[in-house]
Amino acid sequence: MKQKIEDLLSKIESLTAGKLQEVEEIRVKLLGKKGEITALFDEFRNVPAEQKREFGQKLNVLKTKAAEKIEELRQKVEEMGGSDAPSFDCTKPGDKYDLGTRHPISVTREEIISIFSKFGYAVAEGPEIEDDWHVFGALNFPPEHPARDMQDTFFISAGGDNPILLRTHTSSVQVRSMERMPLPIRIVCPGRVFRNEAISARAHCIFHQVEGLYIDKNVSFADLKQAVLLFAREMFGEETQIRLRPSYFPFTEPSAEVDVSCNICKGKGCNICKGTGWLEIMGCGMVDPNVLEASGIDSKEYSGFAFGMGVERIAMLKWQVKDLRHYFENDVRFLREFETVI
Ligand code: 2NM
Repeated sequence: MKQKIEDLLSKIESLTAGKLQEVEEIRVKLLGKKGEITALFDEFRNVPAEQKREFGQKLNVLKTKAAEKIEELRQKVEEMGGSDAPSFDCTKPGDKYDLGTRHPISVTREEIISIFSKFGYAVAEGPEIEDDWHVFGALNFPPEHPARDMQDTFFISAGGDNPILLRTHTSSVQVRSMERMPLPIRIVCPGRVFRNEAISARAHCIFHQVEGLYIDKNVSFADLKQAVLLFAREMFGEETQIRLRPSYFPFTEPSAEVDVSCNICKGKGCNICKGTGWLEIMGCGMVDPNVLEASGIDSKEYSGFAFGMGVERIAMLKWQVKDLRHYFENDVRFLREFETVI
């Protein structure tokens, strides 16, 4: 009997189980009605009286050890999630998570690009960190022009005659295209631009532009007007009218600002168009011959037009957004308003 108790004790020490069912099987085998320990208690009846005390104690220790071990195994198995059922239900629907929405600036930029791509314009992109030549020099900005001032432009390195800076317009991409691309050129250049401005409802130091450029033989101001009119009608509706007001840019001559008829009041005058019936959407003009020549294009043979618009401004007009800062704050209550816009 002594031997049996010792064998059982060492067997209990080395027991392991991976499932609750196995733990139950161990319990039945040791402590069940026909279990090995239960059998020893039956045998105990035949132990001589003088040995009863010794064996009684040993048997009680054995029983306690067995019960403790079984409980320990049960806890371990439960901690490992080892119930008899599969540890996960693979037929259960997955956890839902919220999809983001398209940002109104992206939606607007892509709409502008898709309109011009229908007209045969390709998309060109270029670096946000630029040099003075591609942002100002090649674009006919005189050396003392105020845009070259620290107050208007973020400089990265101020030294030398071609400092490094953050582009203030995407015209720099058009300069790079004129330097490299075969003629004719018909491109739109979308991208972020940077200006050292105080942030307000109407201005931000980072914003987005799409600029366009068309260079070929015999490109005229009439072609520019027609391109702008077709764009305005695609963007703001078939009924849209345009008007051009004379303006000035260093890189174009002649230059103009483009207004579209107010699509809110249909030209009658409202608070969006400030009673004028017109909304300014872009600047444009015939590329100055100096600009063509600076990029190695013969201005006697070729002419071109260019235009530029602020994506935030177009998006404000399209959706009557009153404060430009909404675009940069990423408040989901604002962004969700564009959920239904593709
Ligand atoms: C504007 C307005 C008018 C423009 C000019 C050029 C380039 F590179 F061809 F000279 N790119 N963009 C341009 C012309 C941009 O934005 C208000």
